[in-house]
Amino acid sequence: MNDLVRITADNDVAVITIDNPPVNALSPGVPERISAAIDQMNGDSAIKAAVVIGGGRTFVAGADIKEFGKMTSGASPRRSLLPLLLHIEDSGKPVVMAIHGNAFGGGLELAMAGHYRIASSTAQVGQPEVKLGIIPGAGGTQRLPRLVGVLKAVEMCAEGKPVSAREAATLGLIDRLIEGDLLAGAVSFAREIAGKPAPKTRERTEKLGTATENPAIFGAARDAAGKKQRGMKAPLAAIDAVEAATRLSFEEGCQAEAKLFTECLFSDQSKALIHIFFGEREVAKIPDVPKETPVLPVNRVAVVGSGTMGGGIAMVFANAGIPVLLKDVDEATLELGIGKIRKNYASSVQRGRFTQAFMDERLQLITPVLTYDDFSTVDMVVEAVFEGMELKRAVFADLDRVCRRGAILASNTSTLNIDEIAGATSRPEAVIGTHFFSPANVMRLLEIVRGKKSSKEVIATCMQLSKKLGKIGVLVGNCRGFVGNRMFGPYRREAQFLIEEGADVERVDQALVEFGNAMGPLATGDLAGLDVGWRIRKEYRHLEKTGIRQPFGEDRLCELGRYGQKTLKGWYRYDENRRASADPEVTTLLRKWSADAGIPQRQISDAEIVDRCVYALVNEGARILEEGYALRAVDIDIIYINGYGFPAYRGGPMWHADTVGLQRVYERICEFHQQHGELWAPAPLLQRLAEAGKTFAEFDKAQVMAAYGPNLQEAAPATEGSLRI
Ligand code: 3H9
Repeated sequence: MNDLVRITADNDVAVITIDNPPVNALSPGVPERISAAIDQMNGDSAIKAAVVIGGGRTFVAGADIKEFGKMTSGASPRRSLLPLLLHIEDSGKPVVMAIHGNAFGGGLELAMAGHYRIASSTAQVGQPEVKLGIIPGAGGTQRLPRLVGVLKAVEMCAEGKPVSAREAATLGLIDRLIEGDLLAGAVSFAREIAGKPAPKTRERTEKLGTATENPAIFGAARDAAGKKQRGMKAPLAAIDAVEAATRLSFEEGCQAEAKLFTECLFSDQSKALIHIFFGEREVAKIPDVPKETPVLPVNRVAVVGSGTMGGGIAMVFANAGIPVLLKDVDEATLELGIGKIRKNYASSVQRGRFTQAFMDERLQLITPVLTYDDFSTVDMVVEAVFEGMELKRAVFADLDRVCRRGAILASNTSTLNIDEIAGATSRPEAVIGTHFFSPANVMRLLEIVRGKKSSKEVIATCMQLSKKLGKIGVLVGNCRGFVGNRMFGPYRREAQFLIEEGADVERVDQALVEFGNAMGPLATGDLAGLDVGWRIRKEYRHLEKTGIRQPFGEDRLCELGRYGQKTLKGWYRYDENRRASADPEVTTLLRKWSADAGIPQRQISDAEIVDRCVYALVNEGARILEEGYALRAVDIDIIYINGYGFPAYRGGPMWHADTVGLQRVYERICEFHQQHGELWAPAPLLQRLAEAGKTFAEFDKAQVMAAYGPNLQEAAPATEGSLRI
């Protein structure tokens, strides 16, 4: 037996250790070796019981997710864990599962096949498969309700959220919590139960509910899935599978589960979500900033500007336990900013997200200041003042004067040139963009903008910091709007063009919401404030090419004082609770403006709305990729899912285009080019990939190969004209 699974003996107890770093996934070879170890201990008369434990930092994080792609492409045979789990459950001697770290997916299914489960009090257990677009496929939907009851099993399988070992113990999923040495506790527990009848999870039925109680549980779960996981198939399949546990025998239930599992596994949604799972980890890898790059300490920070963004950013640091100085120019503004922070925390306490004690502790970490006096003590500053180059440069010149050498000077700019900002300091290597998304304390995305001179240590520190802050950091290059907002421009432009051509405001938003987006582009504009873009456009008007069609709706609405939700009027009108309704006045105005501009009106289908808006993202994304402002197509996908409400189950705009087929996307873009002119010129990279029958995913693979070499080990410097970041 090789090292994937080791068997040793602690006197009369066998210890079976799963050792498949980093997370003990059940990769090929692991189940077979666990099975052999069970046989070995059953065949040894000196052994009374077995403990199964994970080596390293965790129990078992589930099936090996990399295998799923191989199975669906036919490169690898379908493997089932069910026989192993039955083998464990039918073992003549009791098996105790000892859990630390995580028992997720197939890991929890493995644990439930044991006769007992004990866990470190810090462990977590869960069936997160729905997050990968699949459902538990090794009896999880059948054994879990038998241990925790139908209500909790439906919740865990359909929502995929982990539960703590403490909660699992109260649910009956964990038999004992261990505070100290888990293995010692497990071995002594195994001795306690050795020789006694060993309970088999699959034979238990007492928690499976009744025909009177269960339908309401499944009905409520389906309603909740329809709202909270709109558009996703796996949660509904998970509910069906748990329902099967309440209606069928264990064996038939497992067959029903297997059928649903396979349907999900082969779906586009699962492929997209697995792409995102690996993508979220891939974005942390930067070719010329290897993981050994030294990072700087960030133990104390300052935020300049206490507005919506600055206040939110201060909360992000405080939530991670990092003390923050929050600076503004006068008492009244600062008081307003702190008031908003208090209100935000209070509403989280009210909704049960935080305790009052947590809120008090976090507020203690935020110190309002009016001067730079204490800035010499901080390791990093995030500037979040109004979006204007002169103001930002003035702030950075101040920071250069007051901050110690070695401190990171970051700007939260969403549009401005980070090199120009860095030019106001004597240390451009310390300057970087940290573009948080609004509301900063909620949105997961952090675009980290690499300036020409940003040092590798500063980049590595910000990437690592993003994890600590609970964000997903994506490194982007310094172009106008960076990656996310640069793509959002054409997307919103198309939404407006569609309205000018005859579509209704609500129809455009609705079509994109039905596509899966969290919000439509026009409602998003109202939420963010239409005046923000209007002011930026006014600043940049001199850069616009003449003779190219520009949308007029938003600017004209702003000229009428319709700034969106903040003025209760924008694309929609709002009541005092900011509930939106269609505004006939807007329709009348738009029709008149379109007539004045001589734009012919027509019926526009939902399919065209989606193609125009989503392919505008894809086309711009392809340009960004080719210009080297994003490292990989998957980086763009991660940005769009975490910062712009793009549906994760479509894998992001670039993956979505791959799924549709780049040839088809390219042809459609060519049609738009013919109909609507220069703005739709196809991106050369898209054209090349489409003509070669390739995908963005293949482009990514080639990029990675070029950057690291075939062994993905040695980081090579970016070549001229390829990676710009
Ligand atoms: C399943 O079990 C289906 C069953 O019903 C059976 C059906 C037959 N496989 O996240 P990290 C890699 S479905 C392969 O950075 P952390 C990951 O890519 C599965 N690889 O660490 C990364 O690689 P790299 C259900 C995996 O400490 C490295 O491990 N289970 C797997 O922040 C470290 O990961 C899940 O959905 C895997 N299962 O978080 C759990 N898991 O270094 C998925 C991780 O090359 N995993 N890797 O980039 C997780 O949630 C987190 O990884 C975990 C650790 C919390 C465990």
